[in-house]
Amino acid sequence: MPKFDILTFPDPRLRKKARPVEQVDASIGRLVDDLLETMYAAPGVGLAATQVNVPLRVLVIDISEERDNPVCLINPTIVSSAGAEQMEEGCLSVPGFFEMVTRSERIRVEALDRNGDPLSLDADGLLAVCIQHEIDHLDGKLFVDHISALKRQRIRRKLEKEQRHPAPVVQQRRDVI
Ligand code: GNR
Ligand code: NI
Repeated sequence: MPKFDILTFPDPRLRKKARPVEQVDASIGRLVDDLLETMYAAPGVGLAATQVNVPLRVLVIDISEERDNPVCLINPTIVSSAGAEQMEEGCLSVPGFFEMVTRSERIRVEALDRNGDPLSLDADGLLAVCIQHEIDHLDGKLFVDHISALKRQRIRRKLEKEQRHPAPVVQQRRDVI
């Protein structure tokens, strides 16, 4: 069982700006492992610490078919970007909704890896989209902020209604002898 539950829009905790990691120590290593476990179980192609109510600038991504190529970025910054591309996005924090979002087509990201060593990564396609989507989470932004206010409000209302009337949990009946 993954350690974390994933927050759902419009939870205000998804709107907090995450703070940088000061020291990549063993506790950050454990956080990365727990994020990966939660992402794979969901399943999703990325997860930001913000989504599990940990307000630190840490994200994980795995866009491989085999789910065996985890990427971890700590304190990521996009240092250059080019082009524009539309892709249909979803989000584990906005379950059941998918909308076209326009983002940069190619990006260069600098970050620390899980050992605390600096890394520079050039990305395009789905990887570039995911990195931008996850860094948005660290800044308190969601993909629904990139669509029309009308669509965003419809999504918010539907998710609020679902959260008021959650799908019932089936209870195991226990016969009294
Ligand atoms: O699993 C996910 N799929 C996805 C598809 C298109 C664009 C972005 C994503 S990220 C999402 C997982 C997630 O919510 N990460 O924050
Ligand atoms: Ni997301």
